Amino acid sequence: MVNFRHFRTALCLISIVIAASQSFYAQSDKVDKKQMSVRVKAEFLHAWNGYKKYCWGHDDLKPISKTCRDWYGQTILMTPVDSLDSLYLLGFKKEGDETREYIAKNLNYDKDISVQVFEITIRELGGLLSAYQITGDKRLLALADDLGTRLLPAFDSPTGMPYRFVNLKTGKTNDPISNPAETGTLLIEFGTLSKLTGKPIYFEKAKKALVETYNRRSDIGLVGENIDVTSGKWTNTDSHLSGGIDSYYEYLLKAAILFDDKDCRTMWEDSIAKINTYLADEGPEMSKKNVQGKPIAADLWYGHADMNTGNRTATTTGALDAFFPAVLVLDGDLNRAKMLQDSMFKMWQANGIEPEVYNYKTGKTEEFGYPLRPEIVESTYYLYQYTKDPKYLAMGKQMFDDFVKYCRTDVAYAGLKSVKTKEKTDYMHSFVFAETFKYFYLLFAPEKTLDLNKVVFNTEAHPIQKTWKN
Ligand code: DMJ
Repeated sequence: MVNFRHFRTALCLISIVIAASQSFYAQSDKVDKKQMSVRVKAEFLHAWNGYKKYCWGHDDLKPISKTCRDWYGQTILMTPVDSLDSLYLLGFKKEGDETREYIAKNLNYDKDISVQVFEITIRELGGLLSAYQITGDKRLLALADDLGTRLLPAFDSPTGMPYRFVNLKTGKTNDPISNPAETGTLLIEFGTLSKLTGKPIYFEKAKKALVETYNRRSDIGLVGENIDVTSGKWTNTDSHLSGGIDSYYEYLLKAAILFDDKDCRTMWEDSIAKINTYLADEGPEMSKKNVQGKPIAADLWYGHADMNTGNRTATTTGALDAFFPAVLVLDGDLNRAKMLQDSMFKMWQANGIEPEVYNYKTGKTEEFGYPLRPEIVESTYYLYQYTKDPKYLAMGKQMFDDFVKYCRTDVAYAGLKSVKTKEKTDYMHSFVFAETFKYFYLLFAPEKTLDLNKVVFNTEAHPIQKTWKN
């Protein structure tokens, strides 16, 4: 017999959820893009001035103690290099010119330090190349060429996949236990360096590293979380779209687009089919049906599975995974992109800001930190560009309001130790300038600011223009 009391309660809950989402999206029409872009610029400047006041010339600002961090004990100007193209894109030309001058005169890679190849490539090599394309300043290209040469010994492993660390002065490498993100997120930067310098070696080394990673996929076509670059054997077979794998997939597709590379296109097509087969998952809302037997809401997520069996290993996602709607948009799969973005926004709303790890089946947050990550903003920007649906402006505004409310400090922006308590950490990553503010700005900025069809963003949001013929 039907239990009418439960039925009534369920109907009531459904209407509350629908009403809440309708009232949220009803605000869509009210987002004033001009006003929002002015707000984003003002907050960028607030953080930039804090960095300049307390840490100019150092890698990063610690915004609570107002002290500085140099990643390797001596500066490689992480924040200035990572921020340079944003300064120009957001219209801070004077600041951009001053920073560029400082970089050209002071950045020196001839240092006896062992650096993380992936991070230095996406932040510094990507930043220098993008800023070179914007300004035409050849000193930036020379610095990129010098850095690229110093990073090349990293690829001298038996498989061609790079060691994680290389010494910029001696070329000595270390740490062979890597992951697909670190072995496969290099081709946009190294490939562009080849195209701009006429030296094919950069493209060849980075492409081989990407192909060698793909070649070690399992029989069902997935990659794992850790791989030994000396033996080529997987040391962790967990497969997912999160940290350690994420941008490997992003670069298969983006390198196919930027370089018209057929191998990358084939590897991407194969990979996305396997991702949608084994990693895609439904959340609880999909299994709840309305009176007509239809799912209450589309509820798409991507979880974890074992790379060999395809068996589900975890139903967790997180802030890093939120890059994937943007990739789906680029691939033309707007349907999945929209559904996944709605899911990711629910993850944001669960705590009023986005956690590092969230279990989409239980609705519980599993890792509470928020280091000011950009990925969900990036996906909002892509979706707005491709759909022009004002709902994404409303989403972006909500995120920006929360970001300012919880992460602003008197001198800059600080990550959160916990999205639950909103307690802050004493750190502001350079990607806040390179990515988070940039994607917020581009979401609301005038259309002419940047044509998404004419650039490919590296994974650190440095726009690369295809200025060469294949
Ligand atoms: C950035 O350095 C890049 O976006 C990278 O691909 C992933 N992590 C951070 C931002 O969260």
